[in-house]
Amino acid sequence: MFENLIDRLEQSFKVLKGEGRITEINVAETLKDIRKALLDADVSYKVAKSFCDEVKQKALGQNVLKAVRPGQMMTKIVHDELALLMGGEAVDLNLKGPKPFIILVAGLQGSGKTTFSGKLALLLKSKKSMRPLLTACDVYRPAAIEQLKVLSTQIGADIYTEEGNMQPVNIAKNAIKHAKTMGHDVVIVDTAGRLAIDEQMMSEIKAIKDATKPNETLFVVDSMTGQDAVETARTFNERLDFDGVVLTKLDGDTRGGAALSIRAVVHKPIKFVSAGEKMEALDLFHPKRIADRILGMGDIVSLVEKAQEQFDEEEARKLQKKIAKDQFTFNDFYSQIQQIKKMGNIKDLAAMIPGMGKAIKNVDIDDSAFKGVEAIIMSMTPAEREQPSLLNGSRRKRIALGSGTTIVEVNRLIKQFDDSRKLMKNMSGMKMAKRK
Ligand SMILES: Nc1nc2c(ncn2[C@@H]2O[C@H](COP(=O)(O)OP(=O)(O)OP(=O)(O)O)[C@@H](O)[C@H]2O)c(=O)[nH]1
Ligand SMILES: [Mg+2]
Repeated sequence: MFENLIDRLEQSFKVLKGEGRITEINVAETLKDIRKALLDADVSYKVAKSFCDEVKQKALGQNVLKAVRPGQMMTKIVHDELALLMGGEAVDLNLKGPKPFIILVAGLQGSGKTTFSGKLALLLKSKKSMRPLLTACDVYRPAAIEQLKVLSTQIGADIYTEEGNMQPVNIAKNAIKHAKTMGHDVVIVDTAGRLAIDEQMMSEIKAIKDATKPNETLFVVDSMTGQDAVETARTFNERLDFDGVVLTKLDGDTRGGAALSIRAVVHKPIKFVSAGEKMEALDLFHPKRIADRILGMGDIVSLVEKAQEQFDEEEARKLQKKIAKDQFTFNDFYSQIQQIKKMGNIKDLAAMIPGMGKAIKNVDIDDSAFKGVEAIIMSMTPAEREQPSLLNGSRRKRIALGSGTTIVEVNRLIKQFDDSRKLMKNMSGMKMAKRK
């Protein structure tokens, strides 16, 4: 399904080949291509734009990694961002609490509700060893009940129907009672669809939801309808507050836009995708795997991850050398703070400095703690940063004034800096002695 998008994205990364690093200028062309590719895949303008903004920001903030080319770096960034766009982690069904679990299936006519109900019953039966009960609540077309019956025989699951009963709420409630007496642990409620959203259908499905209090209300949507799918999802969600989305007909001639934008628009996870009319054709939705498929470049992604690790290790090694030689300066200190902030987790970084991991294991530190410190360091001259011994009384006064702090704070930072420098030196000395 994503073939076209895949080609277009690969093409857009090629533009970046050969360049030394990602800059505002050389990334502009690539971003333009990515945006076009997304729009052509039927992703909405708004989603495509914010996606590209996000990618740009990440791309420009990247370290220059010697081991990878900018095009590869960009592939990795777009890959991760695609996975994030689609929700990041896979979200399973919420099957908790007292049995039987109730799963309500809603959606427009022909979206694939009845087919999905059958597929889900088979999946729960074969993969989770459950005993599902299919329930036919589409009372308007006799053929609908017949369709579900055929499916239930095909997959060997039980079915609950009430021929002649025109009250879907009633049927659903009776089905749950039936499930309790017969020992079914999950009830799948198939409902009637309409050609377009109409009030009667919405209030009916809402009434069934209120009466049965489902564990999961799943919204089924035909991915071939592209941006309409996203709009329908939005309307259903406003009314029904569903728990997850099922994308059907991904095997057809779909450009994938719905899969890419639905999550960003309705903020509900895609839980299943179905690609085919066979009862086995149902999969849990894995954003990362889909992103892998779109970029088809698993090896590049792991290459970049490795290079990133190496970069961090190299930095840590350089730092350790400086500490050992007592050459650790305010510049190093400052760039450490930037690193830490970028990584978002001070402990991760400190843990890379040999001997430091344990020392700060139980300390709580957050980004805002660095604000005053950064201001003070920025108010030092380059010479002062490289040679802290220059910092006499009058210089300290100037720095306090320049950074909007007080002399006490400046003194405290310098003292802390000296102390930790000594501490680090001792620790690394101990380590070296041990090694010898
Ligand atoms: N190719 C393909 N066809 C599908 C898929 N899911 C459902 N269909 C077909 O789409 C058509 C409609 O599916 P149904 O399951 O009957 O849809 P529904 O939502 O129950 O429709 P109503 O009950 O009329 O509202 C049927 O012909 C299905 O075989 C899919 O993943 N891929
Ligand atoms: Mg149906």
